Amino acid sequence: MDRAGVGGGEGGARLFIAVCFGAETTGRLAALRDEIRSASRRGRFAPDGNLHLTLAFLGECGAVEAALAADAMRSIAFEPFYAAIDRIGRFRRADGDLWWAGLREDAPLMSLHRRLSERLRDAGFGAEGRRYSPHVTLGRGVRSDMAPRAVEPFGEAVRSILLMRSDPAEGGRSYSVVRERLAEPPGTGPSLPSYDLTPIKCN
Ligand code: 2AM
Repeated sequence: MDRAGVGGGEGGARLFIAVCFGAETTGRLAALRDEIRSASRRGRFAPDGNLHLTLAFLGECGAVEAALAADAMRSIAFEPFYAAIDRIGRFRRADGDLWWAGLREDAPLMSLHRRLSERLRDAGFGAEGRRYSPHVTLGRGVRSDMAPRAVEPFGEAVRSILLMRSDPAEGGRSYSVVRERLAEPPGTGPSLPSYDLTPIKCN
């Protein structure tokens, strides 16, 4: 079993499957974050390198779970699709709200999430209790008078999904890529998935 990059085989790691964005989209997300930050009395705001869209949260995983998650990613085929961010909003929290940039719930994104979740459930991962609401977290513990609103849609083509680990870091968490699953070229249909094992940096 391949244990590379996952918790050193002993302690495990907190894993999730995500989409990361290129510099331009990240810059637009960072501008929204900065706007919320400047309208807030307090909050912990995500650094640029932490801005991502979670497709599935896996929790603490050992080497076996990490391999099962990688298998689930490998077993679904998807073509590149456009991910559009079209609003900012919040999840209310007693200790300060979580502010996010919301993804338009287009069919390719929702289908990818649904198929991935089914494979993960089949592999024994617990189902998410709540409806999937695709978002990029911009800030946590936020106290602000800002109101949720639509933004001029922006985004980019998603060409891969990433198995990522989350580790405690000074002032928050740091994320790193464990595996990358590339999209299939358009029109090729289901085929043997390409699978790049090279760890890459998220932004
Ligand atoms: P959030 O930003 O909305 O909290 C890594 O923690 C990623 O997994 C984050 O994008 C986080 O979403 C998501 N996630 C989903 N469920 C989670 C949970 N129960 N605990 C921590 N993170 C979770």
